[in-house]
Amino acid sequence: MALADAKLTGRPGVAFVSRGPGASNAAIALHSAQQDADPLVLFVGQVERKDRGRGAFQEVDYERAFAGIVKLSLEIADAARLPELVRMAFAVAASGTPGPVIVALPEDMLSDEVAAAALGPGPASLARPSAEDVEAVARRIEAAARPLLIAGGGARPAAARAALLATSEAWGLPVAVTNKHQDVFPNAHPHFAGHLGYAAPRSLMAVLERADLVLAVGTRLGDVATQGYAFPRAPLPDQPLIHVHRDPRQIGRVHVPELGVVADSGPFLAALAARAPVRRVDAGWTRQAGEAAASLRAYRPREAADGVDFGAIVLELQRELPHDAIVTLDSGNFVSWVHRHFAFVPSQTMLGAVSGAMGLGVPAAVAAALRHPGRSVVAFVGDGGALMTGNELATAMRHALKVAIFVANNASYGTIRTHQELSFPRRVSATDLRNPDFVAWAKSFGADAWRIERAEEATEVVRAALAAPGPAVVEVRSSLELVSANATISGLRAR
Ligand SMILES: Cc1ncc(C[n+]2csc(CCOP(=O)(O)OP(=O)(O)O)c2C)c(N)n1
Repeated sequence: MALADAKLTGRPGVAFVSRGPGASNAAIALHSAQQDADPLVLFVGQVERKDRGRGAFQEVDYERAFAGIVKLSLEIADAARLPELVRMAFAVAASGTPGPVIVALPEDMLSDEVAAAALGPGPASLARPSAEDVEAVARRIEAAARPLLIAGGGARPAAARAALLATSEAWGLPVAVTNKHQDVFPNAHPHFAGHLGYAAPRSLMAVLERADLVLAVGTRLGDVATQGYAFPRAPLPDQPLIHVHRDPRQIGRVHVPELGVVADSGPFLAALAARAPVRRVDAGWTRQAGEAAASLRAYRPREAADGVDFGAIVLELQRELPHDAIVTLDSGNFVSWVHRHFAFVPSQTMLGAVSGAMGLGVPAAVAAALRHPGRSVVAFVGDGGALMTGNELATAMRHALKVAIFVANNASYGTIRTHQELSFPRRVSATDLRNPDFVAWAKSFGADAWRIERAEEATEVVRAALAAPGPAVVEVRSSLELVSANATISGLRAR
């Protein structure tokens, strides 16, 4: 929830957990904050100062345990330094590449009395590009035959989304978006060049790889977005790369750029949009890139004997959801339909873990409904993910939150099953799930609940769930044969 709140606000998410087990439980969120570049401050209990190092009850040396994950781990041994160190934690979490910070609070320190007053947060500052930087970028775009803009999480703030669209329209630039940032650019726009998620389809990559200039803005160009560091290739890209990032440490770290610009995405894109192009991007190239992405959006419902094509439910929601909806995603194959067939507009928000961690979907929906009570909040979660953190439905009940949770129940860890079918075809094991009755499960919390067993039921049930006054759960008996938007089990076996 704290991670989702950071994604929603751009400000540090805050969570308090108890010592060892609480911190271990928060580990996935810490790791996701690092992988997703989201600011997160985790306050953790610690044993009494006199017992430190004895291996006391639930004692963990957080600095060592989370050394490779967090940006900073503090232990506040002196209560008089609380204001200074808490302020430092927030500043470090939000600066440069945002990420996780741990603040450990020894139990006995918490009852010390001190006169120190809290320090407020410092002013937020944005890195602005110089006029020379913008001119240099503009000239390179003008000189290129097939430039492509790749936008990442840096484009999430509303002003940056607006500037991204303005840049694309002013220049005629095609825009692809990195993993889980599908909402930063209108997906039905003719300039939309696709979502660079897990294994983006070859038909899309074949076109994008023809780019002769890549302008990467607000992204670290990570493993998933670059399709395994292949596009742009690391360390030396096949085409010139301009890398724009607020954190100078990210520029040139993995990829060798031809030009690096230290700037926040919003100010950079606003400046680029305002620089009138001497020559707009070739419309034929932008159309080609846009058509490669658009052809993936077309949805052809498939029939299967063992359940519903989850794509039918995703499309139904796309039709029904308002322009300010918040869609949260757990991780699993079911998201493939959202990425391929749901056309986001930038006034909508998509929240998902770049890290690929399961467990975000339902908590993120709770966080979103708390932060934006007036907006429609929908969660997509697999049966696997629902059994990991779906019990946060209890929190949704406690706060009477209007969230609609769609459980894609294919009775399998479908993603893992896909890999088994591909790599170990006759050795499928341990991926079948024996699930509860999700409708009875949801009702036991006090939520409204429905089950969809045939695609024809989708319209009515989706409308009812979205109209429910409080938490609503829809179990979709989804087909395992139709294991993702891009594959079938029998197709994988026939390879
Ligand atoms: C916390 C966590 N544990 C394990 C994994 C590995 N993993 C990725 S997807 C997946 C299965 C997802 O199953 P489900 O939620 O049922 O969705 P499906 O793939 O069937 O659509 C697993 C185990 C992970 N990403 N995160």
